[in-house]
Amino acid sequence: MDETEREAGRQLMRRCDQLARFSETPEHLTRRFLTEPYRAALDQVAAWMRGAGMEPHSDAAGNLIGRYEGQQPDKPVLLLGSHIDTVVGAGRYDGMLGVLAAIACVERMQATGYRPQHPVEVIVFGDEEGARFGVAMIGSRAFTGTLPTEWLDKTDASGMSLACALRAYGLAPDRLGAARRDPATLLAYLELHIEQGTRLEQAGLPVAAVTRISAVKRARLRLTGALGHAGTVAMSERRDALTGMAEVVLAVEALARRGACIATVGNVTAKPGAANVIAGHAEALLDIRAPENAALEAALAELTTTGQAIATRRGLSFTVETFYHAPSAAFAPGLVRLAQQALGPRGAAAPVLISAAGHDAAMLAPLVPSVMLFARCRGGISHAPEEEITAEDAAAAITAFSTLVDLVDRAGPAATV
Ligand code: HGY
Ligand code: MN
Ligand code: MN
Repeated sequence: MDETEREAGRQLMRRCDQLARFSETPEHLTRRFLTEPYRAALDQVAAWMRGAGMEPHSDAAGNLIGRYEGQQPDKPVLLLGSHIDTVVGAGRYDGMLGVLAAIACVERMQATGYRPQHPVEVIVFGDEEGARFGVAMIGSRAFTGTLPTEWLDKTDASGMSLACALRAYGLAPDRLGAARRDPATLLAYLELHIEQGTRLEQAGLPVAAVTRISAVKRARLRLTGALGHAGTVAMSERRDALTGMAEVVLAVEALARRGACIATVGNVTAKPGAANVIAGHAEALLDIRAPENAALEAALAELTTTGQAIATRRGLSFTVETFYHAPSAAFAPGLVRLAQQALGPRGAAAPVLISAAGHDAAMLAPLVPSVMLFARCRGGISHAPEEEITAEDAAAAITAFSTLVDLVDRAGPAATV
């Protein structure tokens, strides 16, 4: 690695620090889609795109797109991207690494006056995390024409609907369809992302290719029992929805610990929520994932049966309402091979990874040949302020990603099968 590459890594780290200042709260990084800090961060990314010789524009869904012309403008576009929206209390590299590395690739081309065969576009997809409206990938779903219209009625914690938030941001909800890109106009989609796991750290490698993204479902688990006086209702007479939910949550963990899936309950609410009233209602948010769709369905079915048995034994009623689903996405084998080639001599020993985290690439892959590269992150920590990468690994990731871009550009459509 030469000094230019090392400096590109350091510059990316500086830019991540600059973007981290655009936050909804001072005490930690939170930058949700369609908020003013989000707009400010996007404006900063647009400025870096201009500096790299791209002319950025926003599409009808608020995705930011910068284009760097190739030698033949009417060839299909080589699309590079990720996201810069964050979860609440986020790290500063989840998403931002991919966007800034893509811009660094174009800066590298611009610095030498190089024009690729294909036009290159860098896209910043809106709302990959789903941290505001409870559903995710709004930008990449609009871009692929797969955004459910009923999502416009989804509301954030303040009760503002997605439609209202789009209007307040300056976008027209009834024009979201205009954001759809014809897949025939795209050569491939490439995304670099932090691993959010520890396999690269265990392997002692900075970067690896990714072969697929796991299937994800999110569901509301609801138990209904009987309200009652905390002091006078005998323990044997209770139909306590909260203790029932506690048993269901432990059953989720037990199922996942058996390896059938990865499952998390990140939120439980009980009503009425008073110390001296037995909870008549309890609701939990479930996130359940598996590498293959069939395994996910089987795990959710088993959980539903187990939950129903717990409810029956406790005199409760139990429902499962799935409100989000991203099927498993397999990447184009030809692109996975090029991604491994892009890793250089050490790539041969690199593991090919399966992503348990969701990414915009999961929305693109069914329609456009896609592949991802993962970069090492310390302890696999993510979705937390302690998320960390090194400038050296950022440099190695940019070089690998830049090599992949060049390989795919030169190989053209033949490489994307
Ligand atoms: O939730 C996920 O898997 C992704 O980080 N949005
Ligand atoms: Mn991400
Ligand atoms: Mn994330």
